[in-house]
Amino acid sequence: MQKEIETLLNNQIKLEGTASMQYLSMASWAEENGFNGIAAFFYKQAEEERMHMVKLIKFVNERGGKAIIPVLDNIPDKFDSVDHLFSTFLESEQKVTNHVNEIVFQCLELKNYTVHNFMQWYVAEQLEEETLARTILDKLNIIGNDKGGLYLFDKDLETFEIEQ
Ligand code: OFO
Repeated sequence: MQKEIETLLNNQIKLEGTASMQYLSMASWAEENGFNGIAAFFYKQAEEERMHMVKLIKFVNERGGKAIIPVLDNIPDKFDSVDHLFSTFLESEQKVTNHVNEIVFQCLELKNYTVHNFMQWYVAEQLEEETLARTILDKLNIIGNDKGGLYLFDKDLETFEIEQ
C-alpha cells in the first residue's frame, strides 16, 4: 500500500489505542466514585476500542505494511462529573471519526479502493458510537441534578450491551 496510507492507518491505530486507554481511565474513575454501571460500560468500550486497534494492526501487516504499536501518554484521568465523562466520550469519538474520514478521503485521492473498502466498517462503527454518546448525553441532560435519576441511569448501564 502507499506510504501515505500506511502512515494514516498507523495514526488510526494510535487513535484507537488512545481511545481504549481513555475509556479504561474513565471506567476506573467511575468505579472509584461508586458508579459501577458506568464503569462496566466503559470497561466494555475500552475492550471494543482495543479490538478496533488490533483489527487495524493485522490489516496493515497483512497488506505488506508495518503496523506501529503506539506508545501512549497523557491519558486524562481526572473528571468533574458523570456529564464530563460522557462529553469526553463524545469528543473522543468525534476525533476518531474525523481521522477515519481523512483516511477515506485520501483513499479516494490515491485510488486505494482496498483500504477504502476496509475503512467502511469504521465509518459505520463511528456513526453508531457517536449516536450512542449523543443519546446518553441527552439522557443526562434530562436527569440534570436528580440523584435518583442518576442512580437509575447507572443501573441501566450495568446491563447495557454494546453491539460489535
Ligand atoms: Fe470508536 O473508535 Fe474505534 O472505531
